[in-house]
Amino acid sequence: MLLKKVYTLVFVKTESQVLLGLKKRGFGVNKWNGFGGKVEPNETIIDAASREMKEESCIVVKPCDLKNIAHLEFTFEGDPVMMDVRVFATNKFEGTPTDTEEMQPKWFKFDDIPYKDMWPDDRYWFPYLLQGKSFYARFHYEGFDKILNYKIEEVESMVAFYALKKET
Ligand code: 6U4
Repeated sequence: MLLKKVYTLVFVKTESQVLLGLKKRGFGVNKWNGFGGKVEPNETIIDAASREMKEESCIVVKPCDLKNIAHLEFTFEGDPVMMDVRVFATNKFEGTPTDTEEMQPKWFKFDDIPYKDMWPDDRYWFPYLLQGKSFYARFHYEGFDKILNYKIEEVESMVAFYALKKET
């Protein structure tokens, strides 16, 4: 039986750039990542996404401006916990990206994404993110750098995806 843990992951985008953060501690340290973290008890997933964005980059995004664009599932060989990552994107934000205890934010052009310093799975699904597509993906890792198997598919919308997931 897999235990599920829900996380958020937020991407603030302009027409040609995406804001990433260099993680300074914890899971994914020294990797460029979107902003996010665990969902606390008594908060909604979308409120958690907005809160983590502010805590990690000082950028304010209203929950109502966040669009759910993807669902990612990560499992690790020998680990009963599945990371269930809800991915959001927006081009509406306020503030200036600022260094925090957890992240060093930086804008990257769409054609200059630092894949070699990111999670190995990111190169598979970033093209969907950058093209504004909705998608589902799952990755099964051995350790933290070897992908044993994966699946990725574009979905019509996340609403349709979750409706179908409930039925099956
Ligand atoms: P603490 O240290 O308690 O503040 P918290 O910020 O709540 O932790 P954290 O940083 O461990 O949680 O969350 C992990 C973050 O990494 C989430 O935003 C999801 C994201 N993430 C997990 N796997 C990823 C992957 N393979 N590629 C990616 N982001 C991933 O780009």
